[in-house]
Amino acid sequence: MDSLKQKFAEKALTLYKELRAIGKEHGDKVMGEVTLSQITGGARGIKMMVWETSQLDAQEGIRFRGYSIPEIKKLLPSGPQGEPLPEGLFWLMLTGEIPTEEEVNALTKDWQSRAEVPQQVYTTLDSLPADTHPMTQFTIGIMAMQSDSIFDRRYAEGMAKTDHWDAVYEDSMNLIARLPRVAAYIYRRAFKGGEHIAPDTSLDWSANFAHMLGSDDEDFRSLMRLYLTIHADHEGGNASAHTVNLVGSTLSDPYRSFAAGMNALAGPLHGLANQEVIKWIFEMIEELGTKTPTKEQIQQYVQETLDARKVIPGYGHAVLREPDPRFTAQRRFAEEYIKDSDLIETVWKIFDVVPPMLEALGKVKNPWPNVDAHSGALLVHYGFSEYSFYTVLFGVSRALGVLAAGIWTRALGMPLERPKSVTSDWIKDQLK
Ligand code: CMX
Repeated sequence: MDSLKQKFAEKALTLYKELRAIGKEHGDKVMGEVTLSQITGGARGIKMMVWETSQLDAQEGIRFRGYSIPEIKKLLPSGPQGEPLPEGLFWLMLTGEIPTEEEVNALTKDWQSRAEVPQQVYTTLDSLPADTHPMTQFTIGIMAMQSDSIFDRRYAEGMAKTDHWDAVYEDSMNLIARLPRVAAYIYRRAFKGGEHIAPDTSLDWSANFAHMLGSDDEDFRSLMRLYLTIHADHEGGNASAHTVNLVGSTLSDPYRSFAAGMNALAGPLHGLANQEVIKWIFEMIEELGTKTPTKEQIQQYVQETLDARKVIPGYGHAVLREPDPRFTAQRRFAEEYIKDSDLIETVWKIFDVVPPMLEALGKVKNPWPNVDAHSGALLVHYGFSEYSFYTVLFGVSRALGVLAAGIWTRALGMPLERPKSVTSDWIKDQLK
């Protein structure tokens, strides 16, 4: 057994016993109440699952196993320019411990050894029109790998429930190892005429992904390390994570549950917002006829968007009530690595203009930028302007969190998820 799996197994067994004991003793303890607005309002704030890998605070933002994004940047083993390696975050999410450099290097090597993508995936992708949306290609590519599922095979052979986590671990590790190759293949076939770039196995997971996408720029590698770290997890209730959890709770294997989650990420109110942001900015620049719009011009364009009854992409959040620290981390990156970018200056001007305008609407609970408000401008700076691909990048990163959480869920023996729905007549009856 590899050292990560060994460490996880020990921690998981301890927590499994602890949670069972807590459940037995305190199972009837009331942990919250549900209001009518929560039932009709997208279940905001209703506590209904255990998600070990991260927790979101409305003011502070995300913490991975208790560590904030600035702490993660400081503590995790990093690339040559100091940006954290996502391999380290995966280790942390599974074990709760900050890994050593040696442990992270071993994980990089482990993923490299699992990264070969079955030929049928490429054949399947090649049968699709090249202009099929990259997120559609991504979920089809993931599903084309499903026949390799170890969980699926072992379940059919009669695997014991206590072994479920082990099979999910193996599938998850294989999936994470292969996703950069699948994603890069989609990018190169959609936008670079199918000229594919062979992997460089001397590189870490992010740098090799950057390489296969078409860039060996050291700064872009650093951006990928940061990007793939900060997009990895945002507790369990967001649409993509919750979908993975829900589908996984039926004992559908990690390929199927992850593909389902990616279809949720592909919605414009969720992960697709990163493509919507840059599309909206490009349209604004074109309409205004300038690459350096003034704050007044931006204000007018924002007003036009709101008057057309559309949302301002990249702003607002279902849980957060302050600027997203993932936005701040990307801004810090831009300040450190990028000088003189009109597009990035525009993103920062939008940040000055939009919050007071959303606040003035009187209904928006969070007027601040989220993770998607900044990422596109960084990618465009390094030559990746094909924005319909951006959500695939988000998805590759999100795999780390949702699959690590999925391993935990199976190790803790969580049951089939089945919350209660009600009819409008039932609601009216309750109010009589
Ligand atoms: N622009 C304009 N109006 C907005 C808004 C925005 N950015 N954010 C919220 N509102 C509106 C809502 O549409 C809603 O209006 P109605 O009552 O007329 O329907 C009202 O404000 C209240 O919404 P809320 O409670 O503040 O926000 P929700 O929890 O319902 O929704 C979110 C959260 C993210 C879907 C919403 O803020 C939004 O649509 N933002 C733009 C899309 C976006 O950036 N999504 C990415 C989120 C991060 C991610 O998952 O990747």
